[in-house]
Amino acid sequence: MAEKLIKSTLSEVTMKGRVLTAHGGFYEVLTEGGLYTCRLRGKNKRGEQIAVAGDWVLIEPSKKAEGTIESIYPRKNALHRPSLSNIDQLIILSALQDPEVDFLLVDRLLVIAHYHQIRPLLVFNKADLTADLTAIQTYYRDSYPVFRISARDRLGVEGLLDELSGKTTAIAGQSGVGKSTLINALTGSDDQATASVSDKLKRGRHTTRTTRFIPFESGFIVDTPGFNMLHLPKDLEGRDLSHYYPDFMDQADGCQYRDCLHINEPVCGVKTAVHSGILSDKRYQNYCTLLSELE
Ligand SMILES: Nc1nc2c(ncn2[C@@H]2O[C@H](COP(=O)(O)OP(=O)(O)O)[C@@H](O)[C@H]2O)c(=O)[nH]1
Ligand SMILES: [Mg+2]
Ligand SMILES: [Zn+2]
Repeated sequence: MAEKLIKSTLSEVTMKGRVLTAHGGFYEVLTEGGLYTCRLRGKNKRGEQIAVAGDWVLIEPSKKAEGTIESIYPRKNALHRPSLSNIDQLIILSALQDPEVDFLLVDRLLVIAHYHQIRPLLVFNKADLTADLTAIQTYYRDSYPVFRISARDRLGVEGLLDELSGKTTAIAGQSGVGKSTLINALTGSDDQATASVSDKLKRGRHTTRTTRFIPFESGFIVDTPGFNMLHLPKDLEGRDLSHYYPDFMDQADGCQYRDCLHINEPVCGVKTAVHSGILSDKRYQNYCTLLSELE
């Protein structure tokens, strides 16, 4: 009787938590009571919503550090491949040098961020190698605030910290720009896979990991391997692409048509701005490339 009573009381104890990682049907959920390894209630039932890393969930603890996810809170946003949810900000990390800035990738990430109502932060690493920002200024003009850091030497990292407090921030960028080094510099941990090529060879395949939310400054940093080969959102229509280019939108008053693609239309404020040098020709060419993916 007493046992039954205790059990039924326990089962009414649910806790709110956040899924830090999701892997093979197991979910690491951080709650105020600590970390719980959970399974989904009614797993694999048809039509059942699957939890992803980043979800806020209600769990029912079963025993010490184990429990069941009872429900998933509505998501602010959700990305696929990689699967993650409830992202406030995206650090789009590039290197000022080594490797060269991949502007097409940065623009792709900017569109994805804007589309999902994620605030983009353009961060340029390896400032110890060069102080030359000309290429970036030529490309983006003043459309986006730009952060310049050296993750290795922890230069400029303090300035970024202010932006991250209380927010969930994912980090994306091509391989080699310093994502793992930056996460180490921010969180002070050393367990990220910062790898020189020789390290990677020594370690074999062990650098492939899953998406991980790291509690940080009353917010979260999201370590997401593979956040660099993304497709544009499935529901994005070509005629809406330029809506995710704030610098293009500033010129769209000069377009004759409201749904101007800025390609073949004879009267186009964006094309005029490209010809007169107000907008970067290279950014415009990359826009055309992304647009062709949507057609
Ligand atoms: N010079 C310089 N090298 C850096 C800096 N940050 C990272 N690196 C180096 O760049 C390489 C790639 O860094 P890593 O963090 O593994 O990049 P990831 O592939 O984006 O995770 C490593 O050899 C790092 O030591 C930096 O601020 N300056
Ligand atoms: Mg890395
Ligand atoms: Zn136009």
